[in-house]
Amino acid sequence: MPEPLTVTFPPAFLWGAATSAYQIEGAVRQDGRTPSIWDTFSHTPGKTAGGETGDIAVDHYHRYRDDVALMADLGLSAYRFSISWSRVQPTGRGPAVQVGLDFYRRLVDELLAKGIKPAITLYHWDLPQELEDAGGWPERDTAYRFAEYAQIVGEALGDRVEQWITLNEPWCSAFLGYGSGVHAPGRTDPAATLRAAHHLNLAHGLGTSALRAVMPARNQVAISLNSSVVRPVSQDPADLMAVQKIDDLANGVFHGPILHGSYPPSLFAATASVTDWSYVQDGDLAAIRQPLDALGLNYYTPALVSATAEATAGPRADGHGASDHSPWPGAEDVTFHQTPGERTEMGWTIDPTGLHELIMRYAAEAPGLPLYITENGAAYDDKPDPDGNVHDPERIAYLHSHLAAVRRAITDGADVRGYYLWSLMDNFEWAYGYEKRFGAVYVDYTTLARTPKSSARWYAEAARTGTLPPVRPAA
Ligand code: IFM
Repeated sequence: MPEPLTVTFPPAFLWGAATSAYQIEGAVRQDGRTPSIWDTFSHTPGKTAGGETGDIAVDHYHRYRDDVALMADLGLSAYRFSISWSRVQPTGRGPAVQVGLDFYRRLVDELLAKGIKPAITLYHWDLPQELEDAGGWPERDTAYRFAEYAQIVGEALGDRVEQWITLNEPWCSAFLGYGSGVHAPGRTDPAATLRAAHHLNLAHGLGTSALRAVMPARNQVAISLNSSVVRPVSQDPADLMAVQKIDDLANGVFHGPILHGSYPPSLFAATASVTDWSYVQDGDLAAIRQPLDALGLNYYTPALVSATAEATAGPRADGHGASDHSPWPGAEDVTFHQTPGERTEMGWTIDPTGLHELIMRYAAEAPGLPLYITENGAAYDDKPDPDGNVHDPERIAYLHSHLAAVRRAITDGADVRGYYLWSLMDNFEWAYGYEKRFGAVYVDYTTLARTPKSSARWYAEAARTGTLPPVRPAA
């Protein structure tokens, strides 16, 4: 359906941008911070492109004031960032290091002073290494450690931060971290993957309760899921079964217990040869299903699958990096296909209809629950021109089409309250190192100078007027 010429958002719509601690902060050995699993992983030869690490990243730890000033200049109304757990609790347990918390207090104060709403993500993949050494997410105790950490941060910042997200994309933590091993801690154990998923769910539930116990009632608690839009190559029952398997492993494994208090029975059936799920203890499902104030959806591209007898070894078409190990336990018989259409630098097909579909699914699945797009964006091979300007018309087109899809979902009845562009600035893109640039702001990795790209100016105009500017500025 062609988008209307003028796309205008409700006045209270939040125009945000997002980042995460390990991807931008640097200062990994400063003020008592200890290694997280991503420090260990990125320092392990062969794990990241060019052996790159987040040691310096974009040095946001020292440049946060300038970065907030830049956000204000762009007219952002909200900023989503994550807390580095091992900066706050270096061993992943016990009392907090105040100097670590002070960094976030200063950051929040700076944001509030500029009228930018902070949204905190407690966990964006950087588990303290000591907790991984004790077993990591496949161990139940990690969920209790997370709840303790949530309480500490909630007590420290709950008076001034209203928007809270427990976990970012727990699918990646479990399935890429413990399944395909392309993310930290780099384990490749199908049973551990599903144990990790359950304990991440438990961490979310216990963490939500811990936050609520110490924070003002007005604060909102949510989780950010990278729920997949999974489509079949045909209507053949076998292909529809493939969709069901991937949908359970990508989506149902999280939203089942979180929103509805149960795992999908078809998930148990498909993974019976991998695990018996005996680590799901009495009371866990009730602990996980906490009333939420909002749901965060992260969207980049849809998945296209079919049933096949072929094993999915080698380079993968599911968009989750190269590994000989499948991140999909119990679904090794499912083949991922490249969705047709233009792609971003990540190789991800551009398909805004998937975002509309995703929003409408959750509007139906969780009626009454406000939704936020907590990540959406695109990587391109951006380069400054001789004058130092960075023109990224492809990103503008991507943002325009996806924001228009969000607006269409609002028109269709979904309660979407805001959008966080991924990402505020170029940063450490995990196993891809600094090779993939997602930022609206260009970072020169030699000088660390920041230059807003043309997409940042475009987005600033959208935020200022509440209306999407045209994709190509009039000549
Ligand atoms: O950079 C990541 C982010 O940390 C989590 N969501 C996807 C982004 C792009 O890959």
